[in-house]
This record gives sequence, structure tokens and C-alpha cells, in this order.
Amino acid sequence: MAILPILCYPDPRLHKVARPVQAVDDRIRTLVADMLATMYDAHGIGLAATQVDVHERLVVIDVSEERDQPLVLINPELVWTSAEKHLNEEGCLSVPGIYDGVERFDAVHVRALDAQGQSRVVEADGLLAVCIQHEMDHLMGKVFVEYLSPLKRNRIKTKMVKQQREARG
Ligand code: K1U
Ligand code: ZN
Repeated sequence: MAILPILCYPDPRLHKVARPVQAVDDRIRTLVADMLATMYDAHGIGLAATQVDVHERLVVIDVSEERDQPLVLINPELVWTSAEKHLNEEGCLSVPGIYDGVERFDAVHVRALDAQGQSRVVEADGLLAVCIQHEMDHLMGKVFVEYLSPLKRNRIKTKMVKQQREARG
């Protein structure tokens, strides 16, 4: 298993729209294993393929306390959303150190293929529902800071560019 580099905002590759996975084969299963290892290594609760510069519709998630309940969603599609929405605090491995409120559906049902290529519907609420919506946004090239005001977003962009310049030395 490999730890993959995670793209950092404002990298333009984070805005690419992912294409559907054509076949759940060994290449995809290796990508799933590498993405899970990368997510656990970064202490995240989710990761979209877009964030590791692979522009295919695949996300991994684990919101369990014990970090032992991985969820793999290939070609995910929302099939139901609740009427209610709420503001939730979000973070992003591609925007390290930034947390802010985003309005999301309270509950969603998502149809997706699992790592064996089997179709299933996942019924989610709470943090899992928030995380699914955040990860599916990544597949559409959308980063959570785009829900914030232009003022906040520009401040975050400036901070990230400065951090990356300093890290490069
Ligand atoms: O997609 C990502 O960048 C992963 C992201 C997922 C996420 C976190 C919180 C709300 C929605 C989606 C993270 O894992 S950020 C780091 C983290 O573990 C975390 C941050 C805030 C709340 C809970 C967890
Ligand atoms: Zn994210």
C-alpha cells in the first residue's frame, strides 16, 4: 500500500470533474487500498480520488471511532435527500487547518458500487451524511471553501499559498 500525495487548495486540479469508473478491476482495488491508507495516515474521515489527482468517481470514508469501518463508494449518486438542511463544521485534507460551517442535507441515500463491484444503497445521517456530501462535491471539482463568502475564501487562498511557499523553503 502506498501513501499518496494530497493536492492542496488552491491547486487547479481540485476543480476537475471526475469521470465514472469504467470497471472495478485490480487497478481500482489498488487505488482503493492506497486511498484508505492515505486517509488513515492523514487522520481524515474521508478522501476523494480527485484529492490524489485521480479524476474518477471514487471516494473512501471511515467515520467510526475505532477507524475500522471503511466505506468505499464507486460511481456514487444521491438517490434521496432529506427536506431539512443544517449548518455543520467541516474541514478538508486539501485545506489543512481551516474549519468552517457549510449547510448540508441532514440525511441522504446514495447508490454506489463497492470494492467488489456490487451495487448498494447506503442510508446516511449525521457525520456520515455530511462526509458523503463533502466527498461527492470533490468529485464535481468543488472544495468546501467555495460555499464561504468571497472575502473568507480569498483570505484562505492567500494563507494556503503562503504556507505552501514557506513549506517549499
Ligand atoms: O475530504 C476531505 O478532505 C476529508 C475531510 C472530510 C470531512 C471532514 C469534516 C466534515 C466533512 C468532511 C476530513 O477528514 S477533514 C479532517 C477531519 O478528520 C475532521 C474535521 C472536522 C470534523 C471531523 C473530522
Ligand atoms: Zn475535502
